[in-house]
Amino acid sequence: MMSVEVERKFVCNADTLKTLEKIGAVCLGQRQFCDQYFDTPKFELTLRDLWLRKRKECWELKCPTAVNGTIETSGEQSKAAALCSRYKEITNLPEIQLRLKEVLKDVCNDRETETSRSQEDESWLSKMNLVCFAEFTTVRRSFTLEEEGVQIDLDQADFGYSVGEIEVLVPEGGDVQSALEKIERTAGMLGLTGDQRVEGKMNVYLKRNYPEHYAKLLSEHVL
Ligand code: V4E
Repeated sequence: MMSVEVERKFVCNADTLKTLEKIGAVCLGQRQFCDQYFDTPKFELTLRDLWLRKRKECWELKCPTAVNGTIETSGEQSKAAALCSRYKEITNLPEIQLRLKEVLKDVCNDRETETSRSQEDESWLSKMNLVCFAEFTTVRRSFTLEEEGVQIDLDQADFGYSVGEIEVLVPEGGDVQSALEKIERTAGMLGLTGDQRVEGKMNVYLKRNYPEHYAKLLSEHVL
């Protein structure tokens, strides 16, 4: 139920598809989904680097891992690892609600925030003062490098931003180091050169739609 997503974003260009074919990546197909992100009006989740999302009726909470917390100051990780992000993904709704209750205990009234019994009942959102602050649709083409267990996604968001992602899912307690190495090897195969972190869809969405909050996330080193 819980896994760690290790990923590196990259800029895709006209040659990316050809390169994917050349390195033997297998196309898994194309799909389209709409993402809705939720937070309190004061952005108490995202300021803690917590990202609550609903996609295709499924909930997910991305939480920072311990490593994310020390990423800027440790100075111990390699340059390649610094280009990757890792987040713990919680997909079980009662677990998500428990975690949110802990984090938002000052915001919500305990008596009212019993965890939902059904997926359809979304009254917990308003009880925790959570509102949708971002909604956008993505067309995603996915590829896999089977021997590596790596997935490569090419995303086109409907607000006019495209980004690629090399991603490895590690079961909780699994080998993050080997995931980082797989991502680095894949980046090499794709000929990625830049050593700058590439912005995700949400970064760009926030910059355009919530510039003040975006600036705050930058200054607090969340983004
Ligand atoms: C903004 C953000 C998060 C929400 C979006 O996560 P992301 O993985 O970019 O979305 P997506 O659509 O690719 O999800 P998937 O289909 O892989 O589940 S989660 C963490 N952040 C903050 C963040 C950061 N600190 N640094 C970078 C480069 N990106 C995002």
